[in-house]
Amino acid sequence: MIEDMLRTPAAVRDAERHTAHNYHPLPVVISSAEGAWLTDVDGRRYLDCLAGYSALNFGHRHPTLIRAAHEQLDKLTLTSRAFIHDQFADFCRELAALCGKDLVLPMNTGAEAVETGIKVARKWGYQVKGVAPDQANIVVAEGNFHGRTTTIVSFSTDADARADFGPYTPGFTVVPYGDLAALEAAIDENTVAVLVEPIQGEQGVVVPPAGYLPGVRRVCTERDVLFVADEIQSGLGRTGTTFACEHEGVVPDMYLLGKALGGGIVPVSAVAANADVLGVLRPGQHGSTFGGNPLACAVATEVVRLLASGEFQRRSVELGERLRVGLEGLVGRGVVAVRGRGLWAGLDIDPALMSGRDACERLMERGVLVKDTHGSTIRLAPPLVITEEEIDHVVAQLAAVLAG
Ligand code: IF1
Repeated sequence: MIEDMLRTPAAVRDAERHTAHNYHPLPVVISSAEGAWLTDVDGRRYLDCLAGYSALNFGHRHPTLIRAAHEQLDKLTLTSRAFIHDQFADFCRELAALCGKDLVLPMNTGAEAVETGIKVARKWGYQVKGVAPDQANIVVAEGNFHGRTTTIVSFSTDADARADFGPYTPGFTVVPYGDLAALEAAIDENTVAVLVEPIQGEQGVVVPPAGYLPGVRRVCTERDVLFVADEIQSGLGRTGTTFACEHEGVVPDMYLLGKALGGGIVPVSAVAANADVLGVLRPGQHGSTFGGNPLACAVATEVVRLLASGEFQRRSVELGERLRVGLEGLVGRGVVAVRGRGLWAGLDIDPALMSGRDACERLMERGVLVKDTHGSTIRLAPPLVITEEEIDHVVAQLAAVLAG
């Protein structure tokens, strides 16, 4: 630890002195940002290729979103859901329309949206499907990441995320991701939902085999099971479409949304579903102090409007293709494999060459900020406002790091 302390700049040491050590951040202290660029306390600039784990799809401080936030800050910031406010109807109507669903239930963090989805699926199971009391089961995937509450980590397959947080919440069955036969075999009369990421983010941007999502949709329909898509990281333009499920023409019963829904300004998450699903909730059965607050709704409504234009989805496709071609060019030059869709890529670096963390630290020295997921895998998820030249710059810096 002492050698770490010696190597770490004073500003970093100061920031870490009074916090729990639940992260191992890169030794950089950011003080300002705009678009795809970050500036640290010493004035050094970095290209942001993490974008807050896809919470900054529209770039840092997008002017339309900042304007909406400033205007709302000067009017009304919080009422709680005990009262209605004048930003609420537009947010719920426009987000529901974007999702093609009847109803929206606003929360704050992604984990809260996932927990909401689990509670609603269970209640739907008991009240609509007729599952025996306390017997509801939800099928999830190996390699999942859905948040960090005790219920969510109960079905995690990541030891770091799960260990020593028991006793664990029952009612979840884990099956291999992408294996439709295993998923179908795991469904029984008590199964109320299948909960999956359309593309697994933390697992290293793992795209399932073609046909998997349509298969999940078919099986869920046939077996009267809710298809719950966690689009918290994959959604809202990241993969080149509004929702990652769209790539295979799939519409889930429930969308779980978060991250970019708050425009990188405020935590905003939501569950979108039809009335036959979300209609099972009655007053007093679910909620949150800040869920659907005026500031969140003002910003998120503008996020929905930005997405309605299709501009960011087009950018994600076009720039994502440029990124993919650039990264594929590194295969055999230190890169073992490239995965992804749209402006979202998982890169497996040859472990013999360096770890993902090493690559991130060397890229940081070259003015590019990315984050490793596990081992020698790094994830690239720049804001969708990045330019072609900046994409080329990222690939060039990565090539230089791999060349040593
Ligand atoms: C951390 C990971 C990414 C998510 C999906 C729900 C949530 C997340 C698909 C929960 C959140 C964040 C959490 C953050 C880092 C980041 C992450 F590394 F943890 F796994 F992106 F891959 N569903 N992911 O990706 O949303 O409650 O955080 O708002 O905990 O370190 P949240």
